[in-house]
Amino acid sequence: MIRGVAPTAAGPRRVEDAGGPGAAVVTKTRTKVKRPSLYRVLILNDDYTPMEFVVHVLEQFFSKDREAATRIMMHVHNHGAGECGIYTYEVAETKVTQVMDFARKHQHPLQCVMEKK
Ligand code: TYC
Repeated sequence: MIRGVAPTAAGPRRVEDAGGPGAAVVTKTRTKVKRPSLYRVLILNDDYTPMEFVVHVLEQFFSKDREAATRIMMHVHNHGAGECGIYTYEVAETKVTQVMDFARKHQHPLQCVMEKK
């Protein structure tokens, strides 16, 4: 993977009395940057949620086109679970809540979960 160059903070610092009269010490601190942890959002199979509803969920909440949504739905139907997308924690949590609320509103038992990658 190509990584960017991390930004640096704080320019040169002069410490006037560090090496005797007239001497200077120049230090440079590197700002610590961490890439966020990623979370996989999954939907789980059940016997009752209509296939068309699951396709709609994948289109609506995970921006899949009809073909990708249908492929993922059939994968879940045949294998028990499938990946809808990979997100940072807060985005993944929001997706799970949106899907669970939407399924509950329509009285379907569809389950949506997240797991750390
Ligand atoms: N198994 C369901 C049915 O036969 C369809 C389904 C697919 C349900 C994916 C949930 O996440 C799911 N109606």
